[in-house]
Amino acid sequence: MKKALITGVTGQDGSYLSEFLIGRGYDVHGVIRRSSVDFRERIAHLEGQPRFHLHYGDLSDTSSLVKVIGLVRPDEIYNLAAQSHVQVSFDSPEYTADIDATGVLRILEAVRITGLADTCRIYQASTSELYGKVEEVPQSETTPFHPYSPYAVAKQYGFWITKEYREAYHMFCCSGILFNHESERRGETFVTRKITLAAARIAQGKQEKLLLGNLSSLRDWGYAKDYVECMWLILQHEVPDDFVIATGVQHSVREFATLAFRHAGIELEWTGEGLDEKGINKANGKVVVEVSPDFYRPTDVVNLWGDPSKARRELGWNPQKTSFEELVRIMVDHDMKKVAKEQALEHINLAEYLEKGVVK
Ligand code: NAP
Ligand code: G4F
Repeated sequence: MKKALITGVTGQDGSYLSEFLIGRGYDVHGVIRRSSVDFRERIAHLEGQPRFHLHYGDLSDTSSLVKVIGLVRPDEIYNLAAQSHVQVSFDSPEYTADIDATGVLRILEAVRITGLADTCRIYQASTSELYGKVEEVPQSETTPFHPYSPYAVAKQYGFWITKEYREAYHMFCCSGILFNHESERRGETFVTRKITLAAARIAQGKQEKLLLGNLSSLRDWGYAKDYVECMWLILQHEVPDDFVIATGVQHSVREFATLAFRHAGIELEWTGEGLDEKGINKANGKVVVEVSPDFYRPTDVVNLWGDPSKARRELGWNPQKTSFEELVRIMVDHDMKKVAKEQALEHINLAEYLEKGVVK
């Protein structure tokens, strides 16, 4: 039985990858950090399964990484842990560098220190943010990098140190240069999930308005469940290499919002420009989307569009398994149910409250 170690196991990708690898017969070990509140919602359904194990560790703490890697002795490591929010990286640039840059080096060194350099394959979660202020459209493995945020600069180090260890020590370490991938498990402050949750809440009368930043920003959005398969395929390739993982289709934030609100039953009409742009509910004339400067970044990446030809050709991966329309539908359906459930629970609590005679 193969053993995999996943850092960032509590995240969106970590949870899907765990399910995928358990399904492939792996013994899966995840690294978690201590928190005063429970952040294990995405992996709660896996806890207690015989082939799923959790270990405490942190990417800022070399000794914990050496300990976990030495104990598990994995065949494959998937380094998904990161401070993954681009806007937050402007507020916490040093922390972002420590985890997203030096953290990668700590993993690579821990593999060498524990004597696993010849046997352990390593996947590094690299990103389309490396292309940043893009120098070519669409972007492929040969497009020059131009990182455009503290997050992207840190991830640039992670990419190059991974390549360096491959060349210097002949280690099987690879980067997946993944374009944005979303799902019903996406963190609630990334733009897609922020939109689908707000559309569901506005449609069910639980929220008045959604505030967004740059509506014209373009992304190549895929489904996270499809992308974790590619992480695994990269480590099964005969030779270690780096791959762009994307759908090859591009949409704007505005288009995502239009489709999400439509699926929630609200047809939007856009008026105005820049900070004055508004999304109006055609049915009743109410403004439901507004632009706020709070969500603009000091430097923003606005034209990401991936060319997944190499992954299709060499890994046999299908970049269009889940279409953009399907992705939006999956996320909105999930959030419509989530909001309805929350509302039902509120009513149950109120009913209980009334029954106990606390409110007359
Ligand atoms: P995510 O949902 O934000 O998950 C990040 C994970 O990293 C969480 O499990 C988090 O743990 C963990 N983590 C953060 N700091 C850590 C630390 N100091 N030590 C140990 N663990 C730490 O991110 P994701 O969307 O799944 O993305 C996975 C990886 O792919 C990240 O490296 C991200 O930068 C990269 N990536 C993502 C995309 C995308 O579109 N999703 C695209 C390209 C690359 P807690 O739960 O404790 O916070
Ligand atoms: O959803 P986002 O925050 O994702 P971003 O910045 O592209 O980063 C994500 O994808 C990267 C891959 O390219 C990953 F490496 C990274 O870890 C993360 O998963 O923002 C997408 C776009 C940006 O241009 C942003 O300016 O949407 C724009 N946007 C407009 N309004 C907004 C908002 N972004 C957020 N988060 N919130 C808004 O209200």
